[in-house]
Amino acid sequence: MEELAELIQNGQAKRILVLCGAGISTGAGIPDFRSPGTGLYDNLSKYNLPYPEAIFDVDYYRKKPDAFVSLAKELWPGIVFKPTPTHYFLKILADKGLLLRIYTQNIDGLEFLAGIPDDKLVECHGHFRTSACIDCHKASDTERVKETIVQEMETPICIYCRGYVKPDVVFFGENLPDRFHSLLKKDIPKADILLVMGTSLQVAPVSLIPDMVRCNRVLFNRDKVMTIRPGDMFLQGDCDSNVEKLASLLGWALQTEELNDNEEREEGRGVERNQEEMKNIDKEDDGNEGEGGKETEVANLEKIHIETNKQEETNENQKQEDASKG
Ligand code: CNA
Repeated sequence: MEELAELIQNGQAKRILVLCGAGISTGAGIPDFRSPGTGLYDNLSKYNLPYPEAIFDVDYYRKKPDAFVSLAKELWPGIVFKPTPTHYFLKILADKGLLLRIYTQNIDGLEFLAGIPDDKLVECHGHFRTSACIDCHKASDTERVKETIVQEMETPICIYCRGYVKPDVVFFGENLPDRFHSLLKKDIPKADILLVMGTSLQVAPVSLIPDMVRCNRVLFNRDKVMTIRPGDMFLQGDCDSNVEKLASLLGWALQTEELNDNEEREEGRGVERNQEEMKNIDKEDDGNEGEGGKETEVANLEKIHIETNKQEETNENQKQEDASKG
């Protein structure tokens, strides 16, 4: 922890790349997927699913939309859940000009609600601020979609083709946003350090990021979900507690009170974040290529589970560790 604080303080870590997942939002009361006992995958009986991933499967949604609609009603950003100390820590990184980019797998919009600027944030698995029909793909009025899901607890219907509408959350088998691919390619060679926070690294292609970077990585997680290379750090335990300790070492005060203008943000900044704006942000980035390191190719990959491979890798790491111990 002291070592990381030192790297930030002495300017060696001034372009910080962050990869985060559901574990940074459990402190807000949102269950993650895979934590045994508390994770959504262990508590899906109420949705009556044939297999856990079905809740994020387009074909299943087309047949039985109720499970996702019910989850979306609980999760809809800006209603119940508020950003955690970890989200506010990331906001401070942005304010201090230390944040290269956040790649979040979360769909809860808490990075956005914490005030992290659009250009510093890639919501790899989408968000609830826009929505579209799963059949004709035409955009829908998201305020109306929100009302239908949150208040009426019904499935929103497309006004053009009568197909089902869903918020622009990336389901399994769907492509990640174009920004993910274009920005990642530029960010990988620029990063001084990668913070991997609260993710099991089991969903590709986001889970591949730690293997792409050449810089050192710091894992903030309850579990050791990746190989710790020489120079890497593993800050095991609760993300918020570790981030609070780090902030205190750095002399940074984390904002803990909730933002009083969440509603304003939703209306004034969120829904408006349209394709055109994103293109402009990406264009700005083009002019800011940094010290031209090697560009990493990222193919146009879709969201998939890589559970088996990661498990095998973890087992392999464990074996190697055991062998070196014994
Ligand atoms: P995951 O597979 O559930 O993994 C979460 C990881 O975080 C696990 O390794 C946990 O041990 C760890 N963890 C949980 N709580 C803490 C904590 N307080 N401190 C430190 N570590 C903790 O979730 P991933 O994000 O890796 O999987 C990607 C999926 C999850 C994406 O497709 C998301 O859309 C999806 N998801 C998102 C949310 C959300 O938006 N908040 C919630 C649940 C699932």
